[in-house]
Amino acid sequence: MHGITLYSNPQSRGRMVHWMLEELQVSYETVWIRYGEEMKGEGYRVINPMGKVPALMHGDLLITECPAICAYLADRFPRPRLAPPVDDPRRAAYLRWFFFASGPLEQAITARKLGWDVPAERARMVGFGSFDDTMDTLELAMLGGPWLCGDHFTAADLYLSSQLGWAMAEGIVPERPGFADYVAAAFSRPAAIRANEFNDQHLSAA
Ligand SMILES: N[C@@H](CCC(=O)N[C@@H](CS)C(=O)NCC(=O)O)C(=O)O
Repeated sequence: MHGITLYSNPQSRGRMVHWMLEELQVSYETVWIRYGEEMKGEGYRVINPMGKVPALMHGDLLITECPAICAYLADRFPRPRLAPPVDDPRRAAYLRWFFFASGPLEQAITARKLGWDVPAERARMVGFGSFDDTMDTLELAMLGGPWLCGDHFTAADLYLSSQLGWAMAEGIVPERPGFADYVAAAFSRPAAIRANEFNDQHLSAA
């Protein structure tokens, strides 16, 4: 397996993949893809047919979707233990909250941001049910803290804090006990700071 190339934009979810790569301390190349024509053009759609960033090449393997990229990297580079091994009991909480954050939570945040109201009688067919149930469940997820798997920071925390930090900054998710502290603790990790600085230095590539 050879080099890693991250296709991203400095104003995108790709920032969390930078953070992930910084946590792992692996070397990688970044290819900035501009919004609009370049991202939707034929050339980049060969990489991601959705015309979206991020995407990651690892040797000849191609991965898209932030949660899949982060989970892949955590398993593929296990040294810093950003994923509990498959036979570790903490794997259950890891998978549960990683999928919760990338499924129901992301949908709930998007729906709230875009003003999509789910009529109560249709909630049963909506993955996140209701915004309030999603927030209550998230609060529960954090009870055992400081991280989703207890003492151990994982790729699920990296993903969740990225989503939550953005949604709180946008005023979509209101503060609940522990939310702001959780995000602040995650964002103060040296790898997160390095990734943010790197992306901020390249904002002209947005
Ligand atoms: N489900 C995808 C979402 C990717 C996504 O929506 N990326 C946005 C930037 S944050 C994008 O590329 N938007 C450009 C567009 O759709 O034109 C993931 O998790 O990676």
